[in-house]
Amino acid sequence: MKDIFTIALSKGRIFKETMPLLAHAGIEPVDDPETSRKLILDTNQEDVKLVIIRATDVPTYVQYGAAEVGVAGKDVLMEHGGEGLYEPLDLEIARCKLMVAGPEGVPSGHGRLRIATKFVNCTKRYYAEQGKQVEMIKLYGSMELAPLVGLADRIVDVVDTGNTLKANGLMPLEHIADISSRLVVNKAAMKMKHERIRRFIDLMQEAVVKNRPAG
Ligand code: PRT
Ligand code: MG
Repeated sequence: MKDIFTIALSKGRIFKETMPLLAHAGIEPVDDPETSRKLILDTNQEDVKLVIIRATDVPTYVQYGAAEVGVAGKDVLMEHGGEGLYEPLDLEIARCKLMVAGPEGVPSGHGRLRIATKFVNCTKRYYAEQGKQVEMIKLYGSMELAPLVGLADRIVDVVDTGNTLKANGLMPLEHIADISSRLVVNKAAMKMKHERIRRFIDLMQEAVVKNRPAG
């Protein structure tokens, strides 16, 4: 049986921004994930497959060796914890910032701040480092809604242009981390398929440099 090399990534911005990098490594998908219903995409290389999954599931697939490598946002990796993964390369794509956001002014009422977020682990760590006790409300999306309906005082979310916050009467308040997407590698695969993966990382590294805006 041929040794299959599987790359895990999500649709949308990560897929779009990873494609030019993969192309530099000589890998091009045969189908477009935005129009195809296939979850495993063939590429121009017979032994290279792409699996298209939710962004938050990428570290899990790679951790368990269901994919040798993957592309995931640093936000997702910080939340996952990185167990079973190497993170050898910053791909410098899908950049954003992990931030605390909320309405202008100090929240009224007493007691602990209520924070709505899908980044529960990151948020706990952030406030623990500040010695602040907060109450956490786990959400899976549309965090911006929470302060508008009185569910939370603040949110923790990734912010790019800030337009979504603004459109909902919120503003960025505290910067937690700069985020970009990373190449992750299954730890066992890194040992067993060292040559193959090393070559792939080197090509991706070249692609990152080539992809940098001039100046
Ligand atoms: O969408 P889904 O629930 O499936 O998962 P996801 O939101 O985690 O995936 P996806 O594809 O939207 O994001 C993948 C990765 O892209 C994230 O893990 C981040 O590392 C990175 N990234 C970069 C972003 C953004 N920029 C970003 N702007 N992820 C999400 N957003 C959201 C932001 O929270 C806001 O709701 O996009 C909206 C627009 O942002 P503004 O600030 O430009 O208005
Ligand atoms: Mg999204």
